Amino acid sequence: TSSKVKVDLDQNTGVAVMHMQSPPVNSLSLDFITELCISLEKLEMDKGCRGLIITSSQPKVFSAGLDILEMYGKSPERCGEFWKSVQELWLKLYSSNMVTIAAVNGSSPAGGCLMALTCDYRIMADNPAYSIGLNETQLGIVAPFWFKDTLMNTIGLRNSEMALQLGLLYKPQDALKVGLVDQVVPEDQVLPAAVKSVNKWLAVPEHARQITKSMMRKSTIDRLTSNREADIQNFVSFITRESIQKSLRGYMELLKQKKA
Ligand code: CO8
Repeated sequence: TSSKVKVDLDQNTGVAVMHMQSPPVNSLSLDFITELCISLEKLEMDKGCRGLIITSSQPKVFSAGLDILEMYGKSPERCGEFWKSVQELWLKLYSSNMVTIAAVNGSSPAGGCLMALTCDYRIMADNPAYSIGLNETQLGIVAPFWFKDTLMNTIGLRNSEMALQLGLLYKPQDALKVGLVDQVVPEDQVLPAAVKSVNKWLAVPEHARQITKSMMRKSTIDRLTSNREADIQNFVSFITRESIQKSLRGYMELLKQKKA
């Protein structure tokens, strides 16, 4: 029923495929994030759904990350509301009891990379035109501690140090080398490969797998849940600074130039 998120749940296998379809590039606006959260909540409550594959309906892009327009020229109240929704999306995904697989069928910078990182397993299309990574510093902004934690939990401290400071965007084969993605397959095989791996994960006794997942992720999740309000205040005061607004404006102009 929602326009930006299309969910196909296979009742026989208990696997849902969530298609992100917010043109042109699935940038995460407050509206889109809210729809994603509602869909996730429904699936989480549905006993018939045990596995979730997240993918994009947009050509060439998995998700362009947070919608830059939500962070530019907005009131502190609105920025706070936006950031709360970003936290909510991360919490829902990172703590999901479902097996979650990111079928990364396009570029996945910043918040898009974060979404993929919250999943249990990442499969990326083998197309050197695509890239994935936490490129925040390139925009003159700083990835929050829970973005950093999620990356570190995946690729380790040294790789994260380089990835975050340099704001690296990795091509699929390089992402595979550092462990940012788990598998790289031909473009038309991304979804079939995701179905194959979700079934492999679902073959493990469910309760044991869920408790193990929660054990692995609990301390990272607790760090945000016990600091949510401070994290919102921190974001709002950072993003509304004149110098940061200027950086964002410069970055948006750069995006437009690239196009021309
Ligand atoms: N937000 C808003 N609009 C966007 C975004 C975005 N993230 N990304 C792209 N767009 C817009 C473009 O400006 C363009 O608009 P228009 O058609 O009006 O000119 C349209 O979408 C299409 O974009 P492209 O022409 O660039 O499409 P391509 O297919 O050539 O490229 C890419 C797609 C690779 C996704 C490219 O658009 C890109 O690199 N986008 C920028 C991605 C990015 O750097 N995102 C970072 C967002 S910040 C974030 O997610 C975490 C922030 C943490 C905040 C912490 C602060 C404390």
